[in-house]
Amino acid sequence: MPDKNIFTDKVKITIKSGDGGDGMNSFKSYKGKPACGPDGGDGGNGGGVYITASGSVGDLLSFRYTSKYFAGNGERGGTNKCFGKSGADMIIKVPVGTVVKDAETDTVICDMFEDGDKKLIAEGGRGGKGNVRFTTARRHAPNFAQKGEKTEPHTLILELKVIADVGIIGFPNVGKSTLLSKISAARPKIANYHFTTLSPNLGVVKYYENSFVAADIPGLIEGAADGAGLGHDFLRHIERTRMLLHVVDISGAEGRDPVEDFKKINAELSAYSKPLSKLPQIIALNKCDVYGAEENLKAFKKK
Ligand SMILES: Nc1nc2c(ncn2[C@@H]2O[C@H](COP(=O)(O)OP(=O)(O)OP(=O)(O)O)[C@@H](O)[C@H]2O)c(=O)[nH]1
Ligand SMILES: [Mg+2]
Repeated sequence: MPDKNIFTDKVKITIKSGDGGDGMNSFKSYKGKPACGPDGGDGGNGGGVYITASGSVGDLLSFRYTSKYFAGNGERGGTNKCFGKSGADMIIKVPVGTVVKDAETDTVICDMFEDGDKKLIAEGGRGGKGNVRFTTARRHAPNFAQKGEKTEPHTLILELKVIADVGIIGFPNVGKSTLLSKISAARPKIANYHFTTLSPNLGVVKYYENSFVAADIPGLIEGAADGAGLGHDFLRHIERTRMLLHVVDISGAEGRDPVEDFKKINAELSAYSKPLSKLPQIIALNKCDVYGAEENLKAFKKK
């Protein structure tokens, strides 16, 4: 896994699609014979602003240096019925896992979750019609053309939500934080009660020259997908990890059945979102030292 320590990152950018080019108002003219007929062409359309998710972009750092992203304006229509050139599109590459929000309303415009996702964020202005287009049976010489459509700039917030490579999940008190403290230098709070962890802890796990980031999240309970416990917010976070490490208390010391625990957490993941339930999962059966664990282990493996 790549050595990247990915945290929620947030930047503000201004975008603007291109204005449409004005239509041309002109008349054909020959030597000695001016204004023979309308020949003004249409203006070109303005370029659109697109956002695309790319696996080759790791963070939002570049947006701190460049914050304005404007597409090209359409060119004005020409004489001789020539169309104006369309403005160039602006394509903004963001890392996979970026949420695009409208800065004014704070509403989510799109979620760039898959590599290659491409969304049109702002459509370019329409080019104006040249005077040729206003010719009718009764109006042979329209002496006007349409203006191109003007566009307004918008402010967007880009938020990178991938927090880690591995998300450590499971019921409260099963030993998630303990595990993180053993595999990384992180020193999360560990205690023998539920919801010791209130916000995600991140730890860098070093393996020879490689390293990856693991996130220990607050315990999940039944109904987490509907907001029970602390679950809801954190399910959103782990949606943006590459894989899950599912910790199960195999001792059943709290009176629950480990197999049921495992099933319930998975049901919450599916209820919350499809991508989450599709993440690869490794099961870690913890508290093997406690009396009764061995028997449960056999039953768990069987099922
Ligand atoms: N016997 C035994 N106890 C363990 C083991 N792993 C963790 N514990 C204990 O279990 C309790 C809970 O551990 P935590 O690591 O805080 O559990 P958690 O899953 O992070 O809990 P929440 O943050 O509340 O969801 C602590 O008292 C740990 O010392 C284990 O392998 N065996
Ligand atoms: Mg914890």
